[in-house]
This record gives sequence, structure tokens and C-alpha cells, in this order.
Amino acid sequence: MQSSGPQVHKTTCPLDCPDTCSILVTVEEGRVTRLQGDPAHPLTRGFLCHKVANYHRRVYSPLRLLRPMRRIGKKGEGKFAPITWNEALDEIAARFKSLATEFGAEAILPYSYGGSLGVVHRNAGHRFFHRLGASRLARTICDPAAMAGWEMTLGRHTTTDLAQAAHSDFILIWGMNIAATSVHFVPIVKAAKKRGARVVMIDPYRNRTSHLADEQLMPRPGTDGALALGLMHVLFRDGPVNEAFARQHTLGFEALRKRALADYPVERVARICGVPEEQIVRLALHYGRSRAPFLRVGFALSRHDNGGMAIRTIACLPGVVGAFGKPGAGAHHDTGPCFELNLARVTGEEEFKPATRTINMVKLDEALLAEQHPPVKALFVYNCNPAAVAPNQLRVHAGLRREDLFTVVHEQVHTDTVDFADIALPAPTFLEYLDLYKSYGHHYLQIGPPVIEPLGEAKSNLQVFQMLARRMGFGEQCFQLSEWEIMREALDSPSPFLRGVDFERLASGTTLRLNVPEDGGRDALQFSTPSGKIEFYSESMAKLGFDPLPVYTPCSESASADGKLQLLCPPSVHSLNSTFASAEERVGNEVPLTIKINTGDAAARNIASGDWVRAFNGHGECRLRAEVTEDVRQGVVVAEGVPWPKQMHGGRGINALVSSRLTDLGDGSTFQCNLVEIARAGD
Ligand SMILES: Nc1nc2c(c(=O)[nH]1)N[C@H]1C(S)=C(S)[C@@H](COP(=O)(O)OP(=O)(O)OC[C@H]3O[C@@H](n4cnc5c(=O)[nH]c(N)nc54)[C@H](O)[C@@H]3O)O[C@H]1N2
Ligand SMILES: Nc1nc2c(c(=O)[nH]1)N[C@H]1C(S)=C(S)[C@@H](COP(=O)(O)OP(=O)(O)OC[C@H]3O[C@@H](n4cnc5c(=O)[nH]c(N)nc54)[C@H](O)[C@@H]3O)O[C@H]1N2
Ligand SMILES: [Mo]
Repeated sequence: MQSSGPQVHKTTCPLDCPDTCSILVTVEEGRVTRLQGDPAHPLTRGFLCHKVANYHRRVYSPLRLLRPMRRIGKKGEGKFAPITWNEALDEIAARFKSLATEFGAEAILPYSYGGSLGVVHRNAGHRFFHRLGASRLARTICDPAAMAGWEMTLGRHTTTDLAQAAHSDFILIWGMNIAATSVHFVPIVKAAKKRGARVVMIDPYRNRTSHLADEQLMPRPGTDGALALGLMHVLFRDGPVNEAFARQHTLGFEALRKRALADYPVERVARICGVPEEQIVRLALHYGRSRAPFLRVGFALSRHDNGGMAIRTIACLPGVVGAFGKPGAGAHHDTGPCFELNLARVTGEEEFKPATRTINMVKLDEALLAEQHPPVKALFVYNCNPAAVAPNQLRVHAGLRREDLFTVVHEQVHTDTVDFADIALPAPTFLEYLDLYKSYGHHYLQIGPPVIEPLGEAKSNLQVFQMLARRMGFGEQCFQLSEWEIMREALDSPSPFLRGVDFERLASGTTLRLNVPEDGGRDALQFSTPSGKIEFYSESMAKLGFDPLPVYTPCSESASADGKLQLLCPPSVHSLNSTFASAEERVGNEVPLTIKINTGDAAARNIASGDWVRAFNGHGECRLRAEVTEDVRQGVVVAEGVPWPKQMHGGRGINALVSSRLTDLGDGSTFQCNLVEIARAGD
């Protein structure tokens, strides 16, 4: 934190993205002037996405909250007067105490997710709320169905390093727009292509990643499980399965063979998925016959009613062809589970019992509006922007507007959620605090030191909860630990993956790899399922009441009857969930807030490119500009990104169209599984 002369500091990106970049930040006169990718980092390799390369604009944005504020307008109006930190904290503590007395502390609900993925600040509230006896939050908005599905087939830890893909001769990118959501995989795919690899992508619309693919299959959303079974049908029927591998490393091979052969003939699968038969056959044969097939599966396709089973089914493919244990081959999904930190300690999970009731964050609408015992009377939001990102937005907003709900929002910028706050508290950005970062796309740990002083009166998540703990009279020593001490606690874990990860080296700024081998060698044949094998047949699934074998079940909202279209609302390259999604922050030049609609579907509705359209269903309505295109399959519409509702017509964002229904496995969100009607809106 020098005051003069340009200084370059190494830090880590905290954002909810698999790449977890190492960043070199230039600071001049105490101000951040430049962010660059760290060339020494194994995945970042010297470049950043344009969002983070422009992060200094966010740091000094007029949208920043710089001091605590109390509401002076109506709920949701966003009118505030500045107050001091002491006034703010005293008021919060007093309200929490009186609510706990009157209704029990379960009437208080923390609401947080992925604003920062730092180990310290992401988890900073847990101890406080556990000690308080508040309701617990099931943090399910993102990936629980995908994680559970993958785990059922391959085990939690099976995930091949992305770098291996450079040596693959066949890369299958299934339901992932890597050019937006994992941009550092792009050069790896390009390197493989240069060496002659074939790249196939499976996605219902053509996006920025499509130019990398030699071929794209465009199935109906939510039918991927059937597609995977169709591919297996061809593999079993026409031969390129690896029986020797299967005998040694898999469970239920024969049962899966029977199922795929009997129930998923190519004609049937082609009909379900809306994909030509020859594409299915060609993909299966290429995948099965390649030397080193590499599979990367995204998360979005798990956000359907049947998403957990779909991921579990896709995860069988590498087992069928024996794609593990050789260079270049494998399957990548999520490295997060390998970071077996001592989070139970950091979150006070063991210390503060008994556990209280759990509320699923996907169902914030019900938590705020349906009858609850006790009712939710206070909400403490941090690291999250539920007024934009949560499903069933109109109901969520109605809940947040409740006069009897006491809402605290700790934020960096003036989001829609802040508008609903009774008390708003200013938070620093990652450039202003210290934390430790794991990743969900690679196997490296890195510290992120602060590179500038906090702006205005911003205070970190840890500071806020420690100050509140003092006011609540929580005298335990754990409420006084520094960031360094909490990192030490986190790293104090018996996991073999953390063997050799040295705190002092991390603290000195070194990027450290987990104790996970880099090559696709022998260790890639250890599967952390109950049987230690790839489980085509899963007793765990049976115990949960599912078919123990992969099976395809249609989604509840998949029929494109009555002129309804399937809505996809996947990430935009220009924003990260709702971060960078405000008009003030958007970095890209593209027209925002568009909905892509197929030429035929548009013609049937008399819609031309540039028209304002109404998208609506039983949950709500929002307005977007139409982009008429052949890049979306018929029957599907696509609205990328999570815009700020207050910047859209009527204050309604895309999640006004999304239901809070849950997935089959993991009780996750179903953002990609909603039917809508589209009509011209006039001007
Ligand atoms: N730029 C940017 N990067 C991000 C994010 C962001 O918002 N913007 N979000 C971050 C977060 S929180 C996460 S969880 C990750 C992953 O974020 P996710 O939202 O899971 O995104 P992807 O994994 O890229 O998957 C998106 C792709 O899946 C496709 N898709 C949707 N439904 C289906 C389906 O039924 N079948 C098939 N085959 N494809 C389908 C979409 O059309 C889209 O192209 O990315 C992170 N990175
Ligand atoms: N339509 C649609 N909706 C979606 C998705 C989708 O694909 N489509 N994706 C879903 C997914 S996968 C996810 S993970 C969720 C993500 O939802 P969120 O986790 O809410 O992600 P963001 O929208 O980025 O909002 C995070 C907020 O935290 C704030 N923040 C950042 N760092 C800190 C900090 O240190 N302290 C505090 N107090 N605040 C901080 C940021 O300013 C930002 O406003 O969205 C979900 N919503
Ligand atoms: Mo996510």
C-alpha cells in the first residue's frame, strides 16, 4: 500500500468462476490503475476476462456504497440517509435481540452466496449466525444437482486437469459456454485442435464457444440424459466400448448395456432430443474410437427438474469407453471437492449446536411469503444479490417489500437488493481485503492480499460479523480471530489432498497445488464412490428412491405445446451473475437485455429483430429486445445474463419468469427449465 510510484501486486480473483485467476494489479498513488493476468499461473497464463481486466472501474464506480445508511423512503424505494457504523450496528443488534426474544432466533435468516469465494469472507457470517441460533440457509442456488449427479457416478474427487485436454484428440464440451464461463479453457482447446483434435459441443444455441467446435449438437433443453443414453446405445451396439476397463473399474456394466440397448434406440432418442440420428451415431463413434477423449460438462444443464440424473448419466460415458488413466483423456467437472479444508471449524459447525431449521435459498419466495414457524422477520444479506438472482422474482420482491421484515444488506454497490434494505452497509472489494482462495476449475490455492485501502467506510464481512458479535455479547475467542488465523484453521485438515500445502509458502504469495497428480495416470483410476468404482449401477441412488441405473425422465416444463417456448437464461460474457450487469458497469458493446428467438418462431409471432417483446408466463413478465436468429433452435429462446431488475421495464428482470421449483437431486435451482410465451410489446 505505497503512496507513490507504480507498484505491482499479485492477488487472486474472488469471483464465482471456475478459473480463479491470479492477477497482477498496478497501484499508483494508492489507486488501482491496471489489472493483468499473471503469466506464471498455470491456468491464468497471462490474461484476464475483460470484466476483471476492467475491475478498477467497478472499484471507483459511482455505484459504490461508501458509508452505512438507514432507509428513509418506502420499502424498496432505495432512499437512504447516512448513519454511523455505531448507529447501524447498535440498531441491528437491538433488532436481533428483540426478535430472538419475541419469536426465537430462527426468525432471523442469513442470505449469502458467491459475491466473494474467499475462504475467510465467504464463510465469515456462519459462526455468528450459528451462535445466534438463526435459521440456516441451504446454499443451493448454483450446483447441488450437478455435484450430486457427478458424485453418484464418478465420486466427488474425479476431475481431470483441464491442461490434460491439450493432449486429447477428441474434446466434448457438453452444455458449457466456455468462452464466457471459463475463458482460460479456450487456449487449451485451441492447442488440442492445432494438434488435430476434433471438438464437439452440445448446446441448444450457438454462442461464443461455437466457433471452436467442429460440430454442434443442439438438443432440446432438458433432454441431455436421453442423449447420453442414446450415445451409449450406439457404443454398446457398434462396439467401441472398453470391456477390460469396465470389468476392472466399473459397477453395473451389463445392466447399463441392457438398459441402453433396450430402451434408448437412436430413433427414439433423436425424437426426444430433436437431434438428427446421424449426428448421434457420428458423435458416439468418434468419442468411442478416439485415443484420448476428454469430456467437460457445464452446470447449467443440471438446472432442470431432471438435472441431477442428467449429469449422472453423462458422467457414465467416460467409464463406458475407458477414458481414464491415459494422457489427454478424462472428464472434468468441478475441482472444488478436492479442496478439503477444515470448513467445519471455520464455520463453527461443530462448536455451535444444535443445528436450527434450514431454509432453501432457492425458495426465498416461500420463506418470505408463505406461513413459517416462526416467520422470517429479519434477513441479513451479504455476498449476494437476491433481488436480481433469485428465482420467482416478483414474489421475492413482494416478500422483500414486507413492512414487518427487517432487512440488512451488506454490499459493495447499490443493487436492487440494497433498495429493499432497512440498513445498508458498505463492503470493500477483494482489492481491499485479505483472503485465501480455492478454485472449482483447477487445483491451486493462493492468497489474495489487499492492494489498496478500503474505500470510504467500507468494512469486510469478517469485520462486520465480529463487530456484531461484540454487540450481541458473544465472548468466544473465535469471534476475535484475524484473517491469517482463520486461514490457518482452514488449512488444518487431515485430507491427503492438503498434504504438503504449506501455510508459510502460501502466506509469502506462492501459488500452491493441492496434492493431486497432474497427469492422467494411475491415480485417475481411484474413484471415491462407495464401491471405489465408476457406478453405472448406484445403490446410493436407489436409497434415495431413484432408479439405480441411468434413466431419462422428461422435465415437467418441456412440452412446447400451446405456442410456449423453452427459456434459457445462461451467463453472459459481459457480466458475472448480476455483478457487472448494471448499465453503468457493463463493459461490452453489445445491446443488452436481448432475447434470442428462432426465425420461424419469430415469424409466427410477427416479431422482427430490434422489436420490444413481452416474455411472460404464470410467474411474471419482463420486456426484452428481440434478436431474431438461426443460432437458437426452434422452440427455445435465450436471454443471456442477469440484468438488474430496476434497469428493466417495470423493475422486472429475467428471473421474473423463473420458478422456484427444485431439482431431482440436491434440491437445486431450475433456472433453465421454464416455459414462456413471447409477444410483440409495441414501442
Ligand atoms: N462470464 C460469466 N462467467 C461465469 C458466470 C457468469 O454469469 N458470466 N457465472 C459463473 C457461475 S456462478 C457458474 S455456476 C459457472 C457456470 O455457469 P453456468 O450458468 O452453469 O454456465 P455454463 O456451465 O457455461 O452453461 C451454460 C450453457 O449451458 C447451456 N444449457 C442450458 N441448458 C441446457 C441443456 O438443457 N442442455 C444443454 N446441453 N445445454 C444447456 C446454455 O445454453 C449455455 O450455453 O460460470 C461462472 N462463470
Ligand atoms: N437468470 C439466471 N439467474 C441466475 C443464474 C442464471 O444462470 N440465470 N445463475 C445462478 C447462479 S449459478 C448463481 S451462483 C447465483 C449467483 O448469485 P450471487 O451470488 O448473488 O452473485 P452476484 O449476482 O454476482 O452477486 C453477488 C453480490 O455480492 C457482492 N459482493 C462481492 N463481494 C462481496 C464481499 O466481500 N462482501 C459483501 N458483503 N458483498 C460482496 C457483489 O457486489 C454482488 O452484488 O445466481 C443465480 N441466478
Ligand atoms: Mo453459480
